[in-house]
Amino acid sequence: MTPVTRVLVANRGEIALRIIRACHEEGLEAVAVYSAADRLSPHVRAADLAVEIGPAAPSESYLRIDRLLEAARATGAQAIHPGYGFLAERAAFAEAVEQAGLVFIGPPSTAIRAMGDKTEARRRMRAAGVPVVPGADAPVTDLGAALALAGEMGYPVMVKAAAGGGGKGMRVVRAAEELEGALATAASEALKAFGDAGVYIEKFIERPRHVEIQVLADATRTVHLGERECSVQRRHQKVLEEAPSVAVDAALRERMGAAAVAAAAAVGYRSAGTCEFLLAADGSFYFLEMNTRIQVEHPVTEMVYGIDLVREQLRIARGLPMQVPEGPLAPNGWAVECRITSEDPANGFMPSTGRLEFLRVPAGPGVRWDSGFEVGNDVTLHYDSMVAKLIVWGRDRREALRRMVRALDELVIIGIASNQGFQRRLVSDPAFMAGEIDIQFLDRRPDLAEARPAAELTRLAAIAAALAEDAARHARKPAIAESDAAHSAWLATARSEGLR
Ligand code: MV4
Repeated sequence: MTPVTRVLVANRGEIALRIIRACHEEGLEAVAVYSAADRLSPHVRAADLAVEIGPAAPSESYLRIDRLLEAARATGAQAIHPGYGFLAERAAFAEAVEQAGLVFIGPPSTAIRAMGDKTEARRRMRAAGVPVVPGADAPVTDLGAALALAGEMGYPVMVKAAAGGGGKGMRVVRAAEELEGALATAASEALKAFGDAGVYIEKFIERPRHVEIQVLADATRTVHLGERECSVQRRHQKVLEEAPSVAVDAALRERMGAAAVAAAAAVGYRSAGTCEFLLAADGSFYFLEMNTRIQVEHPVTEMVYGIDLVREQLRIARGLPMQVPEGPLAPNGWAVECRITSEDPANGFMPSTGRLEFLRVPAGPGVRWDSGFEVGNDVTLHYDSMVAKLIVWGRDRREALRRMVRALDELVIIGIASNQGFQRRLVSDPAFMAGEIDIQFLDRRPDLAEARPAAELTRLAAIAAALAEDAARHARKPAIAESDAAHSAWLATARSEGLR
């Protein structure tokens, strides 16, 4: 294997920047790729080299395997990190990277493929002793057999797409007479979404939590790094995540962790991956699927385990052992992540667009801000609506939540609508603070989407104060010595030249 010294980052936004930072800390060079719309994005400037790969539309840039491989060849990168989304879980991409003689920074394509087929994954997990939701291991072929199976399990049951994930082609069935119709609508939705009409039946778990386990595997070891609580979601989009979970004690953590390690081992997993589970109110848990990529919410695990997951991915891909202590690991304190999106809660969470005119980023003890945007950037509809991840750490959940309130109060975003106020109401909500959450929490709380007039006045006052502060700063004479000023002029020139 040729040694890896330069990594191409096949992604954009905050995760591209996150990966570039990890490369630099590992002593590796990073190559950014960017669409025409992302020319001025922070990830482009943070990289050592950058290659334009096409127009804004992902299908013509970030999803173009040929252009990514050509960019790697042209820049001499020996490895490719896919980030999340885009091509991250396409087995064909991992294969193409391997075929081109490059290192794919992620799991083997065989592990991606095995976990991508939901009924195959169920069969393999069951064989490995991982608890799966009671149900069928193969797609439904006739109504009679489906009725018999559902009757045996007892209603409610759930009809799911075999090729599925993400909630498409899913139906809850509460009585036998609804089953035929549900099978038909789920199959047609599945065909439309995945090009495969196969559906199967599972026992429906009422009001579960969504708890996932982080795993990390190198050539000799597979370990788990505890759970993330991801129940606070809206239409299958996570809104806030935390580690650990109020619903998981050390004993349950070890049982769920052992199940996740067994799941990873069963498919020959390497690199960072995540096993998703449903955790029922009675403490029983069921494997749902494995995400064979680094996830958006990975920072909360990093903060409570003191491990840099992306640096570990880089080490593992280079054939080095992971730097994770041997022996039992335990979470230290509590971490919470709020996804700051350009969605407007007052307008049905419609994505807003515009130029980021002003940004005051929260800082101070225990605060981390992962974003791919800076002032002057445009928030468009070409990509997803996540503008930043605000992550905080505290010694316990109470401290972490109070710190999140403080950090959200520091945050000022001008130019686009955002869910900042919604997150502020969520983290100070008594039911949320008491940990009374499950996957339907936000469905029960439409009130959280409504701005509160008094709080809104405070927010407007904060914005006015921030603008006044900024204006005052600009009015002051720059306190820069002549030599420094010359230096910064060179820097400015270098930057603008570099962006041609
Ligand atoms: C379930 C379930 C209840 N019972 N399966 C949704 C996405 C897909 N990956 C699995 N999903 C679910 N499967 C059974 N047997 C409830 C969900 C579900 C869900 C799961 C995780 C996070 C959010 C969710 C929102 C709605 C439904």
